[in-house]
Amino acid sequence: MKKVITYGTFDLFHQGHYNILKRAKEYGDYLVVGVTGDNYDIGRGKLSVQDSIATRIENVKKTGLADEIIVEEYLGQKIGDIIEHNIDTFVIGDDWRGKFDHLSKYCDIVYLERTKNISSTQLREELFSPTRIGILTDMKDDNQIVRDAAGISEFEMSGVYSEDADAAEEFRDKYGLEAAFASKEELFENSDVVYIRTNLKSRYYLIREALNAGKHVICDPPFTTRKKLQEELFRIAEDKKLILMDNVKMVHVSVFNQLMWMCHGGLIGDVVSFNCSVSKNDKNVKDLFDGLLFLVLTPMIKIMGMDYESFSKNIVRGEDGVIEFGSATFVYPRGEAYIKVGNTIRVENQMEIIGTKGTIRLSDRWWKSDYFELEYVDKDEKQIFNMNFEGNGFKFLLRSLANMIKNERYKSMGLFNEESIKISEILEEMDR
Ligand code: C2G
Repeated sequence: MKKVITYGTFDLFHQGHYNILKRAKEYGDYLVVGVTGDNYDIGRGKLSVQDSIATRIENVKKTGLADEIIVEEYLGQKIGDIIEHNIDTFVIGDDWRGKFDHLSKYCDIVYLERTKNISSTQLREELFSPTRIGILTDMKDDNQIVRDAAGISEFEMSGVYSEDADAAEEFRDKYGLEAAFASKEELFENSDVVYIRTNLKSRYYLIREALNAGKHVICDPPFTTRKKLQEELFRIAEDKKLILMDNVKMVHVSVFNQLMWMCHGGLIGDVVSFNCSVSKNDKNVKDLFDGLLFLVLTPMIKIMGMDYESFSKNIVRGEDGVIEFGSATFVYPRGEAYIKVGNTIRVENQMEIIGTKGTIRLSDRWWKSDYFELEYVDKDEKQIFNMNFEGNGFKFLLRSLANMIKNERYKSMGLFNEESIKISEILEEMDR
């Protein structure tokens, strides 16, 4: 018996999918179809898949062409599948021409012509009119939003506005955006979501303006370093049924949810110590200190909670008054948190969470890490938990945003409003 295998996501099942399954079957007597698992698709940057894996499998089954359906869960699985299922021929569309030639050691490879004028991407675009994101900025880089939004079919970029018209045009050309708007009003008119990426001083006013214009807002954190103002912004958003989201990516990345689960679910025992530090030397980002503080306070609040009993701080300023270093200790009922931020001074980027049964460690650029290390007290070995992704994680935040818009849910389940407000309260205290 001759066995054939083919793979795909098969989202919004269409004629092109049917044709390739039918033609693949003609190459043998028995057809195995690999349907991609959600994590695998996320890992390879396919974040716009609409149908659940159950639906996608069901649709392949309904064709009556597959003799067996398997789930493709990780990169490189194809080799093991070919060996395990004793496959003679591997079939795939010619959009992949050349990409699977290395499998010829194991079986024959056939690239079949794709069916013209139909694709899942096209069907997704017909399904909904995309949400338009406009950028309001005084910076020279886009923080990867343009590239990441392009990978999510629910979004399209509308353009950029900057107070400096030349800078806006330069930004438009650099990122291939359609428009450099002449005014904020024009940006608001042409956008459903406004991404605010400006210096700290102007953020509060711009967020308020964008919300009052009826737009959802993503803004680099902190919005303000005043608790009252932060509360006011969330109140306006809530009253107007608009989304106001901190641009904190890590809370939307699944590896961080895994880490929180281990801490809160008792898998490392009681958490007795949280230790986190950061320094970045990024000349593109203004107001770095408050941004960095926000970055370390986010996992602290997420893991240790908001109910610390007391806190003490240490701020070191240079002769010019600029903050060089800041640290703070928070005493919780059962443990302590210690955070360190090097503004002009270099400190090692790391995060360590010590529980009574084990310790979790993240190093290097922990805020966009796709893995963490776990060491149990009574085992002489380390376990690695990972979930591969490229980039800085913006696409996961955008994915959450797309779901919030679709489900008409206005409060973030990433960083909660009250957590964001608590962090602004700490920033206010640090500033005193
Ligand atoms: N296809 C086609 N004609 C179309 C659209 C898709 O022949 N108009 C084919 C693709 O070439 C692929 C299969 O249908 O062989 C499934 O396509 P997708 O669902 O887009 O999956 P894809 O991302 O190509 O999966 O392991 C996953 C595979 O490597 C590829």
